[in-house]
Amino acid sequence: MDNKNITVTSPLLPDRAEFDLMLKEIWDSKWITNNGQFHKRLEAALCEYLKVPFISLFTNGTLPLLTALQALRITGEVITTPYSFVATTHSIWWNGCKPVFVDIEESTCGIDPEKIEAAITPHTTAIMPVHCYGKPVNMEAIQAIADKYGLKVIYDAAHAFGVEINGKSVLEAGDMATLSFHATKVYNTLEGGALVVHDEQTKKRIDYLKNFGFAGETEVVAPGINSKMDEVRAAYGLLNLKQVDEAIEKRHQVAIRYREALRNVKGVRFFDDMPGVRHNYSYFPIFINAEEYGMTRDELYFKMKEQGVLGRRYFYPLISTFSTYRGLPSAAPENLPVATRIANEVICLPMHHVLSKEDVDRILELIVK
Ligand code: T4K
Repeated sequence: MDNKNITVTSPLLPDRAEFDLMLKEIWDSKWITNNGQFHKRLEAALCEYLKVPFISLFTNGTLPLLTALQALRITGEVITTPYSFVATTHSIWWNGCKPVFVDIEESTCGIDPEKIEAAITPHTTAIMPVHCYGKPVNMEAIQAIADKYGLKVIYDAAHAFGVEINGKSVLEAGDMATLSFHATKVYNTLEGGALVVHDEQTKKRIDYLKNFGFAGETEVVAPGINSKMDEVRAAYGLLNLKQVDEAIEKRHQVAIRYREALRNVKGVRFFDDMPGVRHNYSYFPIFINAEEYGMTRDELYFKMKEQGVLGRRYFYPLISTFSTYRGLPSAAPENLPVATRIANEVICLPMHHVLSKEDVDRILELIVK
């Protein structure tokens, strides 16, 4: 048996020969960044693929979060989830706002809409939910609360590339939505990200903010940052877009095999597809009930690791337990019972487009008893 490590993910890589041709074009043009031809083409191609009207490319998936908050002039308190990658909360902190953690629901691992209202104070200005693992949160319920209290909604949709409900992109919900195109994501541009907005005027403002605030050659309209995507990554992104559907389908097949094998394993829970949702299979989390399974999550995690199966405990520890945030009243574990439990139950199994049948067998052998 091949005992090479099986990693949680593996990047989607474009064809080298095609990429080389594009690199030649970039070299010949001598235009390597600042809204070049490939950048423009990728924005247009992504709008079409993602079914959204306006998109601004970024250099990673963290800076669009920062810029969204800045563009919407968010101040005071922002309600968010503790069950995410730390960048979500950091973006709030970097904007000088106070994150307020609200517990998650077990059915999506996203923020629990029923618990949001109790966290609203006169200082609350926005909600930042996450479509964790690409599983859509209840956007209608969240929008109803936002409308009632006059709050903005910024979706961290880093995991939700291409996710749709009844043919409509989840990226259309709320005031803005962000994406990550990091190497570990379903769709990558090496590093990269994007901000989805609803109108041309807002896109213009975002494009200023990601370019130091420059509006033209001599005018700076706001203290913007530099978070532009360069031409090499935009070209790479164009190529990856051509093969992302095939990659998602391969992931889907892996999910089917995992579900078949795990369906009757006592103490192992996982997500099924949601009706009407086009999923992207970006992650395959399983949740271990130690009592029923007869082994704790960490016992299984380290057993897998010893055998070279490198699942990951996304998202353990909770963001609310990190030193920057743990002193906040909303970070108390009693306030976050579901998130606290789930963070101790989760293992994301390897999930990517180059997992072989033998790889999946090897992974399942360690879990199915
Ligand atoms: N919001 C959410 C909800 C997010 O999940 C993230 C990022 C963001 C915002 C911010 O987006 P970015 O600014 O990152 O675009 C990874 C990623 O670095 C991070 O992008 C991601 N979320 C987070 C969930 O996971 P690590 O530290 O776990 O990655 P790492 O380097 O341990 O890689 C995991 C595995 O992937 C490796 O064991 C092997 C494989 N891999 C990784 C890389 C980088 C490869 O095969 N090739 C590679 O080049 O954070």
